[in-house]
Amino acid sequence: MQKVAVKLIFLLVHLSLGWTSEKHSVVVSPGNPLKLAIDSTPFVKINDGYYYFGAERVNWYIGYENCRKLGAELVTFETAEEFDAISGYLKGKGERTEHWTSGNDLGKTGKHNWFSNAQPIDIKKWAPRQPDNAGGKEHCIHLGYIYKDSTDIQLNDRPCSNDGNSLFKYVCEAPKQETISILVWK
Ligand SMILES: [Ca+2]
Ligand SMILES: [Ca+2]
Repeated sequence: MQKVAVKLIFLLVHLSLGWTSEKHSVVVSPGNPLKLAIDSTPFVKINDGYYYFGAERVNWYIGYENCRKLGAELVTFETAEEFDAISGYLKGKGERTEHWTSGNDLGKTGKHNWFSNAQPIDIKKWAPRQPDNAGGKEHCIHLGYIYKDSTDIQLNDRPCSNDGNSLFKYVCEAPKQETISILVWK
């Protein structure tokens, strides 16, 4: 009987500790649903993303490094909607110059991926006849009005570096936000 009582107390202590450790709950939510005030400088909020538009004309690698210095990466367009939002923003500013994205086929020629997430570039935003790897030297993807008669912003491949005609501005994309809420019983 005594043994049973000791066991019971042991069990109660365990249960009690277990209950204690569950006195808080953690919830992770995408984005900023609580509308917490944040200073996103120097990033611009466009739809659900935060972007920085680098104004210096640089090669693809320097563009990537400049984004990394901000804790960001060259932009990756997971959806056509995101591409339209960024090109719409540039059009709104009257911006007609080229900008680097994270896209390239440096890993395997002809296999164009977004460098920030290794996913294939499957948005249908290529300029006509692109990517063409002209001269066998074009492995990095930028956006812009690709031809003189282009009426829309589209994608094209250009040399990543060592090409004076491929020094472009760039678009950085900040990491996705998550809000962590902790509910505590007090
Ligand atoms: Ca993106
Ligand atoms: Ca090209």
